[in-house]
Amino acid sequence: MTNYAFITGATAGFGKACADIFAKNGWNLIITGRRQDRLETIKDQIKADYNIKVISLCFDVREEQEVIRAVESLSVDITSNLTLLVNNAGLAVGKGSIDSGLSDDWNRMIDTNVKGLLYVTKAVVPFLKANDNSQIINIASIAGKEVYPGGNVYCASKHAVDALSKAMRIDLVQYGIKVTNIAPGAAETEFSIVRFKGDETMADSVYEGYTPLYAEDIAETIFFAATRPPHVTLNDITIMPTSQASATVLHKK
Ligand code: NDP
Ligand code: 8X3
Repeated sequence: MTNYAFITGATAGFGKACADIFAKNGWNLIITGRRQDRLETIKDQIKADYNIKVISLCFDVREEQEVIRAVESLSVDITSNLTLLVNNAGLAVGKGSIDSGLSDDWNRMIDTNVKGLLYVTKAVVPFLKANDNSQIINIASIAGKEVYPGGNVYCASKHAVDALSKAMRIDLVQYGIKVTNIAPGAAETEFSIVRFKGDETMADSVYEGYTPLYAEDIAETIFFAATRPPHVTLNDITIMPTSQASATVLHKK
């Protein structure tokens, strides 16, 4: 029986590229996100391209009851083969000084990046515990290692992810569950369009003058981390564009 990977935020960016690479390599998938139309299109495309099973679950990670209902809808033949959770769904909303921050933006980031990750993890962990060679991969960020001007609450939320990866590793080691934290630098996805609330000029300017990471770079890294031998865990991976030395130092042409 082929294993299932549960990937949150698979309607765009890293999650979508991740679904593609796992499917290409024969994994079955549970893909999630809020945009039902995109989920269905991606599911149909992957099923047409690869001979695997794909389940789509449409829910908002911020709503614990939705998360629980969605996970409970999975049948035993799926959950008994569910060995990988990729906690990828997340976002930044706004960028600016703390004193001009909007509480709605702060709530969206904390509720999605921290509480949503916790809700999904709690719902899925019982299956990971029951199955051999299980793993959680948390998508953190360079913003979880450093802080930068205007990044305040997003950075705090990703520092929380970094801390939760360490904490989960301690709590789950007794069950043989690997926990991998992946911290990317600047990657061109829909991330900046969301951060700048649809302002494409602002979003494009983030990636001007250098070559950023692309979603496929992160998907390959996730896949590599998920396919190490059972006795090997990659705890923490920081992956940057070659032109980016730190959260704040970018060599632009
Ligand atoms: P995208 O905006 O391209 O994709 C984000 C994904 O998260 C979408 O599939 C979106 O789906 C999903 N998502 C967002 N909010 C929710 C929610 N409340 N409930 C369910 N799903 C949600 O961004 P990226 O692919 O770049 O980002 C993926 C992760 O990587 C995020 O955690 C981000 O913080 C992190 N990251 C990104 C970096 C970058 O530079 N791009 C660098 C470092 C880390 P939908 O809207 O359909 O719900
Ligand atoms: C996304 C990368 O540098 O915009 O997490 O925070 S950054």
